[in-house]
Amino acid sequence: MFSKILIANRGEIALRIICACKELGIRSVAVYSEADRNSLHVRFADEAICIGPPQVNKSYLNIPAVISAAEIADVDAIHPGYGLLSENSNFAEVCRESGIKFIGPPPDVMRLMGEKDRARAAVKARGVPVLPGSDGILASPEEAIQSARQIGYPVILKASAGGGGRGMRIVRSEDEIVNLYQAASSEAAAAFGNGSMYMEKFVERPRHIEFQILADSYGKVMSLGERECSIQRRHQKLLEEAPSTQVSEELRDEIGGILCRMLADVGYVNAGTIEFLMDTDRKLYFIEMNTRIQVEHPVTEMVTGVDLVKSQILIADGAHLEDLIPAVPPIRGHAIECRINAEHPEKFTPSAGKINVFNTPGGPGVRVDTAAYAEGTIPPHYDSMIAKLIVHGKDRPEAIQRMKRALDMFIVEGIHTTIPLQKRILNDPDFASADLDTHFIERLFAKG
Ligand code: MV4
Repeated sequence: MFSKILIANRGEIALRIICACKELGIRSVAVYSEADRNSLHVRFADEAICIGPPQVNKSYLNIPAVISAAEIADVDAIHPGYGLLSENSNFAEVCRESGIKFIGPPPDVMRLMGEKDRARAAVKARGVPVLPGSDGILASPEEAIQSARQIGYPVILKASAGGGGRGMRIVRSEDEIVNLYQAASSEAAAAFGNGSMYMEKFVERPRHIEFQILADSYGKVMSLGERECSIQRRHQKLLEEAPSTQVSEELRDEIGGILCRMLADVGYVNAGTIEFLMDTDRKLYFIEMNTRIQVEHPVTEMVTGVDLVKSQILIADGAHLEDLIPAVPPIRGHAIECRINAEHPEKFTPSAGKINVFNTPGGPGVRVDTAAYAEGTIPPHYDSMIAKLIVHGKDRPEAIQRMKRALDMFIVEGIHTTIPLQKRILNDPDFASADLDTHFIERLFAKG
């Protein structure tokens, strides 16, 4: 059994991993930047090591600094959380070479899924539904023209190294394709150091639905159902729920089964999320895979009863999935998460500074994952998410009612937050009837 784990992250996810360590009787080691000296992950970990100045490149993304801390503290394993180094296959490889277990998939599988065109080909070859698209990377604008003629407009150009919406262009007719190809490819080359592009049929007004899976080191894979994540603005999710009202038990089992077979075949290990678009015919199409624990994992924990972070640690330590979760858990009730971000209500820019008042809601069916506290300071150098408010109810209406009252009881003073926007979402009639797609927020704003 692991006796000590280093947490290569900060904020609420670092605390979430500390919770799992404490419950498993494993010692935890925090790493922190100079801006995070007074943060709760430093306070609650058993040990804490400063790894550099506030800028992420010099601290949380500094691989030699993180590995040195792991060696000084003599840890057995590193949990990367989400963001930062979590999907860096080079980091996973350095961990392996240093004799430290990386809590995540093997580096080669991380690399496969990180190259979006390769991931698409790999899952397609194993029976996962994908959209009509190019046969791998487009070598030139001419190939893009040929590919789009076969697929039919509109199409979307995507960067192989992209994800999260950067380096993408929607193309509606042939006369704009060359310009958009060159713009997207240059953007991708500048942002990711790789200008490779591929193409897919563009889905209008899709829902974003993702499946959570867990895989052990012995080829056993389990699907834990889906999350509905359509409510986003500028590729930042604002609210997620589980299950999706659009996924029947049959569809859940069908896709879950296909994913389990595919992931066993590629040698996937640990937690992972497979992202799909759902079109207006309720058909699901793979778009990409995330090889990490995700921000929105708690909604799956609430409806399945599975502790995903504990499962990640135990799987990395060699546990068998059937010992952790003897049977596929039924989906129980409905869960909703609101990501509370510190930001200006109109400008959408991060709102760092001191929190004067911080009252978190409690009561039946309410969970708050946060590293923020009253009189604490939100540093300007990092992500603007300050808390996740998660509720669980017997059904979707009860979860909505519970979220409304929990948002009313969540008081943050001193900085601006997204709470007013989330109250608007919860009171919207289209949200109540689950009439959702990725343009929901634009329509909400258009209502005035
Ligand atoms: C798409 C799409 C429509 N058709 N692919 C955006 C982020 C990246 N992960 C994939 N994205 C999209 N891919 C096809 N073929 C629309 C989006 C998209 C989107 C997807 C999920 C959540 C929010 C989104 C917002 C705008 C566009």
